Amino acid sequence: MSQAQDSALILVDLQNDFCPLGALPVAEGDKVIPIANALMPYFSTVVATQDWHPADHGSFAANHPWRKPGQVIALNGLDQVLWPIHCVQGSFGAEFDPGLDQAGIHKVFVKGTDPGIDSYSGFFDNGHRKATGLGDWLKDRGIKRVYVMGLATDYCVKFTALDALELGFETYLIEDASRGVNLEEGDVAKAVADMSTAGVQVIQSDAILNVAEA
Ligand code: VGL
Ligand code: ZN
Repeated sequence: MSQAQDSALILVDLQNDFCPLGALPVAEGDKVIPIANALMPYFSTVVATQDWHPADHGSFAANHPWRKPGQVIALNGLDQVLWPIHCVQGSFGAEFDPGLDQAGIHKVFVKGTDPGIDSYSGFFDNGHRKATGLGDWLKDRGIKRVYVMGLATDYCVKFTALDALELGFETYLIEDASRGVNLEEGDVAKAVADMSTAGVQVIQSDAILNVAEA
């Protein structure tokens, strides 16, 4: 299998709460798990992000009296979509899907740990105030190219890919290995278009899985 030493696979939020029985279910979220497992052996560097919120997180509608999931509020100066309680630190929902081959993951980066700010991207919080360490870690390993996949296309996958680009990585979205929330119909298509316009290269998993073995 080809393992370019300067490429990394970034698995975004492959957690129970984003799968169909979870608290913030993404339609067909579980369908990407076998694709992640199949892709991992093709990469010498595999990282995963994990949404990892304290129970008092400001993105949870339940922490704002009278608010409902889907509404938007201002949270410390940033627009914040409110979500159901999800990915609470140490909960079952925050664990990776049990079907995910976790032995193939070299390092996990948690995000969303500060109750006052959300973090869709695996690199920075939504205000770009603090880094998770993922960018430096990848650069220290000589990574030049990242392949991003996971949940959800229109939130954490999108912002992870856009930040990767901004940090100077050649960035690919593995579209069929990602699924989105689609709060509004068309959000996923729009997210893919936004990524593409920014310079993210949109590919399908078979471009990696079906390369002729040298
Ligand atoms: C996500 C909403 C809230 C995601 C995380 O993983 O895309 N979306 N927290
Ligand atoms: Zn979250």
